Amino acid sequence: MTANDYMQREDRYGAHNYHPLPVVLEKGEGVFVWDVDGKKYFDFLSAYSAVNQGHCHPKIINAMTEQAKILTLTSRAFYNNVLGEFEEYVTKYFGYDKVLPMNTGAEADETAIKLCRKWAYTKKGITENQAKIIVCEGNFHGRTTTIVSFSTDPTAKEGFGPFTPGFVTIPYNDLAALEKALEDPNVAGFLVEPIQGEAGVYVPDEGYLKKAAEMCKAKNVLFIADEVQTGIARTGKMLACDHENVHPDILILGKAISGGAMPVSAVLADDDIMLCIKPGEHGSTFGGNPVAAKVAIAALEVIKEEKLTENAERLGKIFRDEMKKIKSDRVEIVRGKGLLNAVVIKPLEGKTAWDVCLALRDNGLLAKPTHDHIIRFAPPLVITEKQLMDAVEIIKKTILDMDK
Ligand code: IF1
Repeated sequence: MTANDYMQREDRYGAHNYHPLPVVLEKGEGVFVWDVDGKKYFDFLSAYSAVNQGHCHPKIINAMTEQAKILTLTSRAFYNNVLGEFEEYVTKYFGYDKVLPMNTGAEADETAIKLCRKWAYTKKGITENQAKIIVCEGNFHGRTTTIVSFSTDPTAKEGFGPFTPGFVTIPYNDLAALEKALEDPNVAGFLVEPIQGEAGVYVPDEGYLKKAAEMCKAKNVLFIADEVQTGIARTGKMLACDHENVHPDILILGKAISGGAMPVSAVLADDDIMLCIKPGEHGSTFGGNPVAAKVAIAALEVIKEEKLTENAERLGKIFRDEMKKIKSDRVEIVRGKGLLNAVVIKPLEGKTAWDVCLALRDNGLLAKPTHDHIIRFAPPLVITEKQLMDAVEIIKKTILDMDK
């Protein structure tokens, strides 16, 4: 089969809910992926920051295959010998009393929303069904109906109504707007991405997270950090909130908590919040399954053993400096933290960010635009300085060749 055959088969039998870059991958290892014709690429998307530990990390794959031979799934109807090991490991790793294990990021966000509401009624004393959660313009928290109910992106939201009530939208990175929204006594939580990934790696002002968390505390409102994309060392700290020493009341993790091996997500909180959900009130068939538990422990161990947080911090700075050196009118803005970066591409002579990504693909590097003109560059955190500089050369050459 040719690459085209693969693409046509997906087109024939698969839903058309994506518009992938035309490349058909069949192998991944570390920072590299190979297509069906054997061509090698730098992966600068990392499956939207799920593959922070690099493709098919041996330690993670081994943890997965070993457990899969023994016991894959018990459901939560029974105990098993592995879930508690993960629960103890991950709660101590991030400094919380308890964890509620789920599978996808959206499920973890939904869990955090339900937990916040439950806390509002049982602990804060908000009238039943009156709880409100503040969210930000430009948010991305997943694709479920409740989550898209508070999306400000028409593409993600239109045609999926009726929508779930109970959300108040404010501008991102705007403390005055947050202060005003917090005056409502029915507000129970503030759900926020420490850096807005989908919006185009929108980094808030220094001090925004710290001040926002303090304002929430003063009003007995839960500060809920969605670190599904920014967490697990991606921004040069274990959590993006760590850049400002903010300890969220509810922490949402996903993606790289499994190293991209399988869907694993988690919600962490202390007992006074987490124990508001009683037995039988929330759950998931696969949430916290034995394979997920072993995979997540291995994935989190890799982050520390291989010092990926420090690597992301150091190489991210080099990457942004190199991008800013590119002498091209196409490169409008370079922004990011750690190895979560974006370059805003000015459309010139009819060429857009999409065309840049097609040319990058031809030159051996994979990335994908978000919101038309923004290219997100997020390689696996295991990238070496030599590999990063080789990738930088590809990006520079690609953009400068376009200017000719
Ligand atoms: C798609 C975006 C990134 C997330 C944050 C929760 C979730 C995500 C901060 C939900 C998921 C993914 C979903 C994927 C593309 C990708 C994405 F472009 F959609 F927004 F990364 F920026 N919170 N993001 O980024 O986690 O349920 O997917 O496991 O849906 O197209 P999920």
